[in-house]
Amino acid sequence: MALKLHGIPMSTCTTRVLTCLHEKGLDFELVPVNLFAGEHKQPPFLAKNPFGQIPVLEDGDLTLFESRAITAYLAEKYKETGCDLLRHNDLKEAALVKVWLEVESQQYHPAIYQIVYQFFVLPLQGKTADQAIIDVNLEKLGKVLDVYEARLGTTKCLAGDFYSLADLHHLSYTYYFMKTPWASLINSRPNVKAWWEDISSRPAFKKVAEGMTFGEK
Ligand code: GS8
Repeated sequence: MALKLHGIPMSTCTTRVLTCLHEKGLDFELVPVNLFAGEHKQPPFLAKNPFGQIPVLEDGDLTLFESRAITAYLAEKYKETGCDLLRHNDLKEAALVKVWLEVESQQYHPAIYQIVYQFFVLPLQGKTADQAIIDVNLEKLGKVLDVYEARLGTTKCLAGDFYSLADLHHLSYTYYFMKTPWASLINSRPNVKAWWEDISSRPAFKKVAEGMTFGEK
């Protein structure tokens, strides 16, 4: 049975999974969820994800939510197909991938999420962005990026000289962040800039980015 992904092409968490599906060259069906009509808060969707959020993946009788858990599942199940995103043949490399997966979710995401949310999402809801929240998080993100700059001076990608799920997890939010007035946080750090240009130009992500029209007029 084909994989079914419930979500929308402009959602950051959906695109995280879409990018992984494309890296693996997997067939899947994207089932749109009408967020504006509140479909994700209705019982049929809540039966798939009780937190009422996209994305959700269905693989036969298995239903998964949480985009990072979904990509980890796909990368593990299809480890022999497409790019080996978890470096499963090398214990040390696999451990480093896990380290940088944690860094993305625990250090990078909390800061970049706030900036993207304030800049793109709130105005869409007719609310005003809070510049103080943006400023605090720009500072936090800058400190995280200083660590990345040093790391990427020694390795091509975050976990080593290979592309992995850890890099992939950065794509969605950074893509939208680069459309804010603060893209210089990335561009002013040469190693981070080179890494960003490298990972965002992969064919799998370029395909996904075509649907990432959030914030476009
Ligand atoms: C977050 C899901 C999420 O925020 C994950 O899957 O990684 N930690 C979870 N989903 C958002 C769309 S993200 O583009 C969502 O469903 N928002 C609607 C809502 O919360 O009502």
